[in-house]
Amino acid sequence: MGQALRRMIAGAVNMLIASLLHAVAAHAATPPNIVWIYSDDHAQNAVSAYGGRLKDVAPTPNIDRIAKEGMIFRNSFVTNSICGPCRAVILTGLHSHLNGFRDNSDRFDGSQQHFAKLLRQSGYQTAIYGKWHLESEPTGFDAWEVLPGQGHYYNPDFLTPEGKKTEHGYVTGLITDKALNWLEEKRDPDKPFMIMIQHKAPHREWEPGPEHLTAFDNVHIPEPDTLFDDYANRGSAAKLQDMSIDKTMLLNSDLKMWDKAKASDQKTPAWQRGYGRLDEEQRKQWDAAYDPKIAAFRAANLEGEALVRWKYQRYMQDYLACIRAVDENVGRVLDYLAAHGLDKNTVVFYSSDQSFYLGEHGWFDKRFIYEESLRTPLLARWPGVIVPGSEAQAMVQNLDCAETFLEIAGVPAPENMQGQSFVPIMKGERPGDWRKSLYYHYYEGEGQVHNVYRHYGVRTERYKLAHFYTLGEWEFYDLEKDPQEMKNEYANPDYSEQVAELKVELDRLRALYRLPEMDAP
Ligand code: SGN
Ligand code: CA
Repeated sequence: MGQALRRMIAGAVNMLIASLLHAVAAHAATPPNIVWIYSDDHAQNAVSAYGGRLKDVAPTPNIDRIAKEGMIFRNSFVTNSICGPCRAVILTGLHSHLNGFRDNSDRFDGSQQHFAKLLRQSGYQTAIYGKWHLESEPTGFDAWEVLPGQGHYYNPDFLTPEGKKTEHGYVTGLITDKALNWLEEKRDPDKPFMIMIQHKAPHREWEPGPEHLTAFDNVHIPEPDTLFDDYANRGSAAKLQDMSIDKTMLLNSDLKMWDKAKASDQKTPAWQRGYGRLDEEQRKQWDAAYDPKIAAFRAANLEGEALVRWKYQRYMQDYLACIRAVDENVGRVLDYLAAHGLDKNTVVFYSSDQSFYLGEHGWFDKRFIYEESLRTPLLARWPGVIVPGSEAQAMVQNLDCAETFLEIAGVPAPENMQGQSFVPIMKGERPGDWRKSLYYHYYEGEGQVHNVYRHYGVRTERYKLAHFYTLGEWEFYDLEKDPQEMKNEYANPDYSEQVAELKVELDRLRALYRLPEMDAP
């Protein structure tokens, strides 16, 4: 072989090796993608991986896959159990009083710092599809299409950088279509991405998609022990709320027992955002599912406890049917990632803005510091980092998400963020300084929808202290002895020491999180 040829071959081999090494290094250095799937009002008790009372009647196999292949957070909580505020906390890593979004009537100041902006600045492509609920236009995203306000289930409107448009179909599938379309066609495959896929479902008024309208018709949904709670041994707030299945839940819009010929029914906003949006074909399917139920309901003439029981079943059938579509669409995303070789280097999360009452204490909705609405589902899959099938017991909060996403991406978190990255927890390590208590503050308050009085409080692994400051009342629960929070022990001398300790802890947290004096009683 001539020298020139040998040199050429050696040169080519060297180049090949160099480019292979480069490819390996580039691969190792590619920060993981992040897929955040977030639903609205999905109770922890309605995710079968959590093992609650609905696990057999309403399994969520696709969401459970994330737990099986990743981690389930057994103790995952929110800071302020209501939609917009939770979303603002996720973005900013700040409590409501600092990110400026305390209740659903606020408008998010999109000029402030948040994690999506920071990821974008460091080379991530960022996208959000679905429920937004922060009033102002999204900032920090390369691509976005969001529902206006609460959005619609059928034939929903979307706000986009080019203006408003209406899509034909069912919202959960449409949001997923948009997300998958972005992954497939619009992103730059050479850059890491972070996408937020945020469902409207299963929010009130629980309108199931066309394929699931009758999915739970023949299923008896187990009742909670506290469906007929009389709120004895509790504070005033539990008695003053307006979120009970008995008194608050509406037969026509919530439970779909419309009197379709009645002008007063047709005039309601609920008709206009719900049944009134269906096209002819959709209306046929809807009527075929609900007309027999309406007839049976009228014939039965139910009252009292029997009526509450019927309302509970009816409500839960629709709620769970909405979740079925969410679960199937989580499956579509997981399948897409696997089919495109994206599953290995992508961290997938499933969560909900907050949890929800499924008849516990006779309620639907959320807002209270009590367990069913303080908790929220959180599951994560991160191949090669999270040991499949693992469980986290450490108390995490939605406040921690921004810093967690930033750490995953290798981007430093701003000093002022108030959470703690739970990346170490995902790795199976609990840092020595991990939180032993958490702060909660609900602002939307009395006189607003559902009339839940303002309160703040602290929860430790065992106890909970809440201050309903506009009522001037305190509540204290021993979660180990009384997990359903049926007995306020605030005045019980046996607990005076623990109450005093929690008051000190509450003061410490209020100072740590820089709560202004004006929020104090
Ligand atoms: C609407 C609902 C309430 C719900 C709030 C907030 N009523 O007001 O039941 O609590 O939204 O929900 S409805 O008649 O419009 O359904 S949140 O999830 O957006 O915070
Ligand atoms: Ca919500």
